[in-house]
Amino acid sequence: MSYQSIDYEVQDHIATIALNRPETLNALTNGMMAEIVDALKQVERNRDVRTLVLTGRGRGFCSGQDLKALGEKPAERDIAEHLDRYYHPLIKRLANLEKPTIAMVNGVAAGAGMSLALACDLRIAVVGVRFSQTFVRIGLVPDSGSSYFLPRLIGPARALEMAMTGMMVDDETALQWGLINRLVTDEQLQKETYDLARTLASGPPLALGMIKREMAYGASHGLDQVLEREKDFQVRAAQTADHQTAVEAFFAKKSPVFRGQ
Ligand code: LHQ
Repeated sequence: MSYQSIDYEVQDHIATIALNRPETLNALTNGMMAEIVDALKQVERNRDVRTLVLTGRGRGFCSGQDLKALGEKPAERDIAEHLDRYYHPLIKRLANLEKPTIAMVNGVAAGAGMSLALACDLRIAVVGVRFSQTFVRIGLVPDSGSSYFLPRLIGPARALEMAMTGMMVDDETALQWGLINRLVTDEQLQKETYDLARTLASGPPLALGMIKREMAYGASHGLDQVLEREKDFQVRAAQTADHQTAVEAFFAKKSPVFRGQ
């Protein structure tokens, strides 16, 4: 599939998906979402890819649903079908990807565009970044997983304030609230992101996939269930060749080379 609205490339075991409709701050169209899903399938299938970076071209990360593409008569739209067919497969595939994901947030992230950043594991953002749950500003409610991810990430009070006011959260506040992992200058953005991506890409792929699932499970289950899940995963991790070779490397005082086995 050749893409019209995104760029997709793989280098050094790192896949990059860049949203590429900069004139709209990378607003989401159905076509763009289908392309992102297709690229995510490639990321899943390609054993050579060990980490994903999601970013936007131009001065925005993503401004959410393309409001022009929505059409003029809201009452005639089948929103449920729209969410089921485009948004939900995208958010689920991104959040459930068993490889680490980093949102390189190069500019404003609004509405479902913010949800996309939230569905990634880590967020590295540029100085001057803004985040908004803009939905309420146009009489809508958070969707695309924002009401799942946001309270878990920054707590219910801040999440509610964002959702109910549509306030713009600035860069320092985003860092202080834990909405982003790191705040870096424009010049540092690529380097910091890809340094981290390389670190993750050189980690043990099977363990990293399980760590993602373990943490997601831990956020919504009780201690007894979580301990059982950790035990299951640890049994599997301990059986990997990567664990064995890493222990050997430790005693040989060498860096382990993880192969995803
Ligand atoms: C845009 C957009 C945009 C089109 C900027 N669309 N052109 C799911 C399913 C079903 C129904 C509805 O929704 C959803 C999920 C959602 O995501 S709902 C939320 C949709 N998004 C928004 O409401 C955000 C709308 N955009 C904004 O509020 C601002 O543009 C932000 C705060 C993102 C950035 O503000 P500024 O930096 O001041 O930029 P700007 O507003 O001047 O935008 C630059 C250009 O991008 C401008 O075009 P122009 O031709 O005048 O230069 C905008 O019209 C265009 N643009 N967002 N979502």
